[in-house]
Amino acid sequence: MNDASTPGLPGTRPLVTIQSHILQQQARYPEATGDFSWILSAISISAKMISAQVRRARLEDVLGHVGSQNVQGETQQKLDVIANDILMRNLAGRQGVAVVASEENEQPVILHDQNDGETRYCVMFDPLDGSSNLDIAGGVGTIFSILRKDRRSTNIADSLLQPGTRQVAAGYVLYGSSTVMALTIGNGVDLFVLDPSIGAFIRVGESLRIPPKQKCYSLNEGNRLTLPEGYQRYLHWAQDSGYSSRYVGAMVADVHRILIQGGVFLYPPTKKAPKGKLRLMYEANPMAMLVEQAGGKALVAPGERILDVKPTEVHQRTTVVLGSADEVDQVMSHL
Ligand code: AHM
Ligand code: MG
Repeated sequence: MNDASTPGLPGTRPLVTIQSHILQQQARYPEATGDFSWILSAISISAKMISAQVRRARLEDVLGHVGSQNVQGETQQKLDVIANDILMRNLAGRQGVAVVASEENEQPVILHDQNDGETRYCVMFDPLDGSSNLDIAGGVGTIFSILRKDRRSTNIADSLLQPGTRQVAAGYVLYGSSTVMALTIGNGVDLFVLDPSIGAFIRVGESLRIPPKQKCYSLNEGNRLTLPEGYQRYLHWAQDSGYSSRYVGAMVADVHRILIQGGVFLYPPTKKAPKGKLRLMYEANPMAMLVEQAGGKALVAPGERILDVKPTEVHQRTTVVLGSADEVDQVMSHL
């Protein structure tokens, strides 16, 4: 029997790679130059390269010589640094990128000059979030955020300091049991899985919606006694109400679970990190955009969206509470 949505194709839906997805999206904007699509393509190529490195993480240690050399005699680097280099080098080849900021670089890197009319975008990323999970073969990820360059800024690096509401795209790649990319370009969230046998990301989900409720919270409970009182009250209430706790310790893996199954992810202020641990520009903002685009909420405090925070520095930290709308409301009602 023919599938009604795809006349002529017996019982099948079209296969969509990330490249065709990006081109489909670009076609919705006839004035688009293609620069933006090329930036997304640099990120997807980087994700494939990082994925390949992550899969070999412990093998490289074992096959390399004791000390710091791998089998080719090259000096071994930490995977965070390798992932950072991969993204930097792929993005450096894209004329549309003006400036790049990364968790791994103290200062933003200017790739193409301010006066070059073609350079219209700023890209920020955490190249390998949760990298301590590599030691235990756990999930790690890449998080990215794309902004249009702020033409009002005289200093090109200041272009980065725009609130998350100005992001034009955001996403993450989870290097878990499979390599998964969640992407939004402001029109819902789509999901892709890397097929390693052909080296292509294939679309597996469109316009994802976070379940509005799920009795599950995700935070580092070791910090419980140093959390502000409101969070302690919330935890007491949640445990009394039959909630489960799930915490991978890599934000990408924890947020991915919540995107698919619902629940709430929290990183409140703690004694060790009084402003919160997570970084606003390349961890909290892109996750907040994804979560909101999927129908969830992402707040720093009651009524205060993460996406509305006006940044003052590239590496600033923030409190994060995000996930299913009702579950975020429950947290807020205890603060
Ligand atoms: P990183 O950017 O240094 O990897 O740190 C960020 C990670 C997040 O992925 C994760 O949610 C959090 O740190 C876990 O922190 P903690 O070990 O304090 O619970
Ligand atoms: Mg990080």
